[in-house]
Amino acid sequence: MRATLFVSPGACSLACHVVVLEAGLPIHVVPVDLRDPAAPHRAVNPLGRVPTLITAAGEVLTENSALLPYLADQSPSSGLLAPVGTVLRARTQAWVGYLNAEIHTGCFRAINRPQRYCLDMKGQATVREQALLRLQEALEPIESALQDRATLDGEHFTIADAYLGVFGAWVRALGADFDRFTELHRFGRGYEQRASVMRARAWESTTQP
Ligand SMILES: N[C@@H](CCC(=O)N[C@@H](CS)C(=O)NCC(=O)O)C(=O)O
Repeated sequence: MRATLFVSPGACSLACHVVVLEAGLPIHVVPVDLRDPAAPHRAVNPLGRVPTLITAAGEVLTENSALLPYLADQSPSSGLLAPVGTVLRARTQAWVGYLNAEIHTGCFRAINRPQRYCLDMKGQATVREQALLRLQEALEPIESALQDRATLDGEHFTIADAYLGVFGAWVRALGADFDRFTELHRFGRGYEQRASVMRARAWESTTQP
């Protein structure tokens, strides 16, 4: 059986899709509609979220924080993640953790789905407003890390960069309030020009779930 990665266009699963392409992994990528209660990934992931991976052995894996290193480790020579036990690997994992907890769950979940935090409309507007302010703070360490650097570690394009590019695009879509994050926007322009990213985005925008 060939491994299958479920993704949704524009979602955080783009990071795994990019890593699959960067590493040249023989994985079948399948698009799903997150609003469809019958979407195929729901049969294996009760949370109904992407990314969801079914390995060649039929094991189901979820969570970017697990999938990104798992995929990178299939191709050590890709340089997407340094070897086990190295400081470089720990630093990349720290960024993955930061992006996952602070940026995605800590900010974007409340910005994009405030109804998960408050039932009334007025409260939802407050949740969203507060999350936008929190995002301004949470982006500061990323902006500093990217100073004069093309990637987060300054040398290699890693799984953390594959993941950061997703949020770079989401931040850009928030408009002028986020214009001051010039290093992140520069990083984002480079990200969107990578062959793997262009290929993944083109495929996701033309392949119907
Ligand atoms: N902690 C999860 C979050 C995954 C996640 O929230 N994915 C979104 C797309 S960006 C999703 O599937 N949303 C559908 C939903 O929450 O119902 C991870 O990092 O993999």
